[in-house]
Amino acid sequence: MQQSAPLGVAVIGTGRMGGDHVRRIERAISGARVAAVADIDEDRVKALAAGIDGCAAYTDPEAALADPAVDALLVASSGPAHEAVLLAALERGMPVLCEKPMTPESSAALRVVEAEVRAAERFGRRLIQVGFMRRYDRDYQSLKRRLDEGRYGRPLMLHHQHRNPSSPPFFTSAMTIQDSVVHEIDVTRWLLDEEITGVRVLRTSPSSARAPEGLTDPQLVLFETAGGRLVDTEIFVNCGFGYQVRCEAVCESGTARIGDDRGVVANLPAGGGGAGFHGVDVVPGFEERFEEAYDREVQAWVDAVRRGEAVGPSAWDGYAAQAVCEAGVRAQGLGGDRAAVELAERPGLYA
Ligand code: ISE
Repeated sequence: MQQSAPLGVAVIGTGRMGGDHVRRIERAISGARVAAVADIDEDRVKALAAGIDGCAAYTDPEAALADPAVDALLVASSGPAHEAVLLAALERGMPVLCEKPMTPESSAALRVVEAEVRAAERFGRRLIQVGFMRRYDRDYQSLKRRLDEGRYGRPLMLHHQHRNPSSPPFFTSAMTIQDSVVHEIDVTRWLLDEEITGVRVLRTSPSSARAPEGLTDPQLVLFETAGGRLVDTEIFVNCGFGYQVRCEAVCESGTARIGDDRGVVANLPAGGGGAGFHGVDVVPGFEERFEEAYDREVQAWVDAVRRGEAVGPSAWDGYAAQAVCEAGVRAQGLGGDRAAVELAERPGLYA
C-alpha cells in the first residue's frame, strides 16, 4: 500500500556524494524529504540541516535512525562505515539505499547479506538497494534491452573504458578496483546476467606520469564469466582530459557501443597544420555524466519503499561485486596470473 506522507529520509554521510543526494531529494525527487542528516563533521552537518525545513542534524548515524521522523536511510558515508549502519537499519526493518561499495570487504558484505536474509523473515522483504546507478542510465538500459532482445545475437565479449580526469589524493591502487571498476563489475554481471568467475589485472610499465606516486594507472582488468565470456576494462583514473565511460558489447551478429553519443559533436580547427578535429564533447565528471541516472535511481528507491517493496541492485549484488573486487586486488599482485573469485551460495531471497 502506498504511504501518503512524504518518505522521511536520513542521509548518512554528507560529503561529495551525500551532499549531492541531499540536494537531489530536496529539488528533484517527489514523495520524499530530507528528515535528518548525519556526518562526523559537526559543522558541515549543522550548516546543511539549517538550510532544510524540519531537518535534524546528527553526528551519530544510529541517532538519526532512531529519529521518529526517519522512515528510510540513504547511506553515503565512506565504505568502511557502511556495515554498522546497514546492520542497525536491518535490525529495525528500515529500508536503505546504500552507495557503492556496499562494504569494501566481501566478508562484511556477506554478513550484511546474512542479516538481510534474517530480517526478511521478520519484515517480509528485502530492505537494501545498492547504489549501482549505471543500471538507471538510459544508455546502459537501452544496451541491456538490446542484448536481452538478442538483437545482435549472443554477447561474446564486453569492452569497457572507464576514465576519470584525476584521482583524489587518498586514492589507492586497490580503490581503482573497489571504487571505480566495481561499476564495470556490476554492469557486466547485470548485462550478461551471469557471475564473474576469474579476474586478471595487467598494467603498463611505467604508470602514466600523471598518476600520483604509488598509484598504478592505467590498468587493464580482464574478467571471465561463468558462461565463458571475456570482458576487459581499461581503468584510467588520471587521464587528464575529462570523465569518460564507454561500453561495447561484441556479439555473434554485431556490436553495440554506448558512451559517445551524449553531448555536442564538435568540429575544431587544426592545431598546427593539416586536418581539423571531429568528435564529441566530454563531460567533466561523473555527476554530469550520470546526473539523470542518480535522479532515476533515488526516485525508483523512494517509490518502491513507499509501495513497501525493494527494487534494484540487492545486497547480493553488493556482496558479489566485493567478492570480485577482492579477487581483483589479489590479481593486482599476481603479475597477470588468474585469481579465482570465491562466492558463497546465493540465498533464495535473491533468486
Ligand atoms: C567514484 O566513486 C564513482 O563512483 C565514479 O563513477 C567513478 O568513475 C570514480 O572512479 C569513483 O571514484
